[in-house]
Amino acid sequence: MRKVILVCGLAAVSQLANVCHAANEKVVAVTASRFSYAPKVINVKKGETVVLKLTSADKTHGICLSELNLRADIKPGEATELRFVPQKTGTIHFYCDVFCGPGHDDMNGVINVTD
Ligand SMILES: [Cu+2]
Repeated sequence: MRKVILVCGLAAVSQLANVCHAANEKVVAVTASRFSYAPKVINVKKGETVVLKLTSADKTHGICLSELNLRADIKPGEATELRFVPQKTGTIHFYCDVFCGPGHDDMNGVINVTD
């Protein structure tokens, strides 16, 4: 019984999230933690609006999309949105630009942009 209620609760939350974003946006939830992003590979289409919903599982991290000249802090307990429209196909690299410990230099990922 308790399980059923939990599932319904989640469905209601996800519906609410959909209402808050336009239908043509690609929303990707990304969790940062020492010393990785999940997911670390993100696939998007050229010309679509991409919204990265960023949260941290432990401490403050950063995300820097060097090709797009975009960055943000990712703080625990806060959702950060990063919005962009990729204009060309290829690979956008992202990495943590807030020092977070010994694995910091390896904390990165890619966004693959296809037609
Ligand atoms: Cu870091």
